[in-house]
Amino acid sequence: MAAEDIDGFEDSITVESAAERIKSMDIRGAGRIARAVVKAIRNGIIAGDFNSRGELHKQVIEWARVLYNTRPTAVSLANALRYVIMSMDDIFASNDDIGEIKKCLVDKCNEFIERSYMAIKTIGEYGAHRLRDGMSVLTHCNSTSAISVILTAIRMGKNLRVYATESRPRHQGYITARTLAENNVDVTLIIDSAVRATMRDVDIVIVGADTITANGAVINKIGTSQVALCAHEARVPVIVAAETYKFSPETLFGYLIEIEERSADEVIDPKKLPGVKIRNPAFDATPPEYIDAIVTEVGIIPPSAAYDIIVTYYGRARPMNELLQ
Ligand code: RUB
Repeated sequence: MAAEDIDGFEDSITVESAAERIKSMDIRGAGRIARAVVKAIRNGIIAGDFNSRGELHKQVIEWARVLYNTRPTAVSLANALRYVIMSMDDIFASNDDIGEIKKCLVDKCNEFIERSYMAIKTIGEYGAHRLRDGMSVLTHCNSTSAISVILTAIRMGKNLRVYATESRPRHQGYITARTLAENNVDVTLIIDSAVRATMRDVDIVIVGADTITANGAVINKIGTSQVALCAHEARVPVIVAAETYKFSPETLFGYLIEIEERSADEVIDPKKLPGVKIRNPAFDATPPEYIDAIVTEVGIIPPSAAYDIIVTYYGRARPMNELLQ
């Protein structure tokens, strides 16, 4: 898939539009959200008229605050905003000219976006080596990185059969199934509760991630932990495809990941079930014991190496609540 086809939103997206569309889930998926916020801030910087570093700084922090509050769980959103803010601080340390500062910051944003597309491609290549010709693969929800692994293996000439779960309540599995079918992959849609019954026909599970914690737990679409549990029971390996910006530095400082609780309407019209409480958590945590490997753009690692990834790539990171003050 070409880089520009991955996202499905315009390159010229504004901060207001990105915030609105991430909230409504028109733009969704952890990597896509990260690229949307960086593109939006980059476009705001290009269009903005700033007379001083102070003005630019205030505006970028204001945009970051609006974007940060759109969805709580995917750390890619926080890491993308942290990258922009910390790049701005670095540029301020060595530059006084506002025109130059703007240019350097736009370059930094473009670098993040390019690296993100490259990461998905590299993850596809590394992950594809784990897939053998004739394998049956099961995936949950809709992950660009997991799909990259599957499509790269197919392009290498391997025949694969893929099971895609519906992923209730928002049915992101339809997007996965459609994308795979459009690429001539043999794909079968199953309901979420058919995972255990289907697992006997599955050789490997591949999912994406919204957040990976310092202890190697993977936060992904609700139901991922059940998929992993069934795979564990059936001794089917579980592979997670995740760029390094899905690893959470905040978890090193003791913060817990907030699991997004979405509206009951997504599950059923509550009026149809008077007196019934409805819960709709959007994500869950899969413990590291149920994960065989995490495919990142810097290599395939065991979940126990999550700590090293965080220290290596986010050793300097400051918590978001400090950065957004
Ligand atoms: C999407 C989801 C995806 C991850 C990874 O949830 O759980 O598996 O975000 O996706 P939602 P990607 O639809 O609620 O955003 O690999 O594309 O970053």
